[in-house]
Amino acid sequence: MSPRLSDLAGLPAGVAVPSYDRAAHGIGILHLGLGAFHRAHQAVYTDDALAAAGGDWRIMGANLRSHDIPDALNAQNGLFTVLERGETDRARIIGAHGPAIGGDPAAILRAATDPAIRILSLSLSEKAYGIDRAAMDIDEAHPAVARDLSQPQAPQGLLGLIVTALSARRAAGVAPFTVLSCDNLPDNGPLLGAGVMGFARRTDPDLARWIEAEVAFPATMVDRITPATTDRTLADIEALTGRHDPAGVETEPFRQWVIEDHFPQGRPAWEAGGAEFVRDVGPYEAMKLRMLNGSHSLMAYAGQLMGLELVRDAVGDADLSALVRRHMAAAAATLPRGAGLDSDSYGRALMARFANPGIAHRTLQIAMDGTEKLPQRWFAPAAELLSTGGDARRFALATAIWLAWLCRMQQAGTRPDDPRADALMARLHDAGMDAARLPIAVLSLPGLAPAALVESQIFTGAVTRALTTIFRDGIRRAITSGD
Ligand code: CS2
Repeated sequence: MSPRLSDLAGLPAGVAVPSYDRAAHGIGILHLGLGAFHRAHQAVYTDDALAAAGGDWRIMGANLRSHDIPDALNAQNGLFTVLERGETDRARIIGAHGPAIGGDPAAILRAATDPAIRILSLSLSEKAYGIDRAAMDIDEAHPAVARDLSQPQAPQGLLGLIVTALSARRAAGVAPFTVLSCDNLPDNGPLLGAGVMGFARRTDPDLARWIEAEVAFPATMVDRITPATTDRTLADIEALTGRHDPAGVETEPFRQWVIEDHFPQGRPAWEAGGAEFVRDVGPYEAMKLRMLNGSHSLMAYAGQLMGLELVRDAVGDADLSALVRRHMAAAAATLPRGAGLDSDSYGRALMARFANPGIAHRTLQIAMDGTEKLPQRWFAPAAELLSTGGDARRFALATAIWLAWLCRMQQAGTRPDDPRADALMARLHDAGMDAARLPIAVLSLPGLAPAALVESQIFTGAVTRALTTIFRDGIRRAITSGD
């Protein structure tokens, strides 16, 4: 096996390396969640910012529980490879990361209280938050929240760690860090802010008032399609670089980051990497979540039912690709007007990105955590359409496809990879395979869909009709029927 990537000497000429002196830049960011997405996105922007404008903005990465990636990074001096799959594959070594922490909450807490840390960023996926989004408050039943409320001095979850670190900084007279959510949630900054303050209100109301006055939670829209790393990724990286890099990731050439510019303690010059700083991220976030992620979820469940393993196979199927275009058009109709969005060209670009022959993005990966993803991808836009008398049938069909996929899982004796799998399976069991009962049985799970949607007979009736067609005539008939 080739040597590991612990220094940059002797790499082949075609491999891009950091053009700055890494040792000259201190750590300024603590990032929670070292998943492939972060390594292909924020780390790359930060690498560009350091190259263009310098500053003490390198990243200390941390995983709350696992230590594989932190160990791999630490064994290679924080360096890792990003493989960009475009017309040709290109490898780039990222130098923005420093030491990493794996599965050690006490060490994360210590790092978060260091005055050098001026930004605490995170990409942990939707289910880590522990926030009741309808109430804009903590979800006391969330396992990490419940545990940390009982032991706030030794937190292990996201909200507990942030609140305890902020409390220690306040006590020591250290300015708070800016909290930057990089997850696919609408209004992610304010949402996280509400969760942090909700947690603090229960443990230290005075601290909650201080957080409200002093801590910034800018909103962001993050985008880069990044499939899970596979053996093939690592083999291709090794072929290009001559190094075995277990922390390597593969991704598409496209990337986008739209950020609300509110960083009282400063920030890296992320615009050097193409980040856009705006006053209101909302319209960009809505367009991305509803058109990109909404179509992704549709392809994930339809693709699974149709035996299509990859997103590129899903858009290669003429019927499914036509459905995705219709779904995108329906999603586009829900976007704010007058915000300067060009949803037509955005949609065309998305279809080309989905079809990228170099990217093997598994539909099953995207199908994960439906109860966390679908509220913002499908149910919110559907409810908005219904409230203005619009046509929500595209979203009803998508919902029927998800329900049919859940039923198939149940029939096969398996379970979806979803934090609410138990509750989903119980509702499915109660409803039997009855297409008339399934929509309300599942959609009425607390917090899943707006009440207006669950109570809309127009919507649930359309889901039932689509589900009946899927059960009777199969998914292909349902997606081509025009209903
Ligand atoms: C995907 C996203 O897995 C999923 O749910 O829809 O990870 C998607 O690939 C990214 O948001 C693209 O930026």
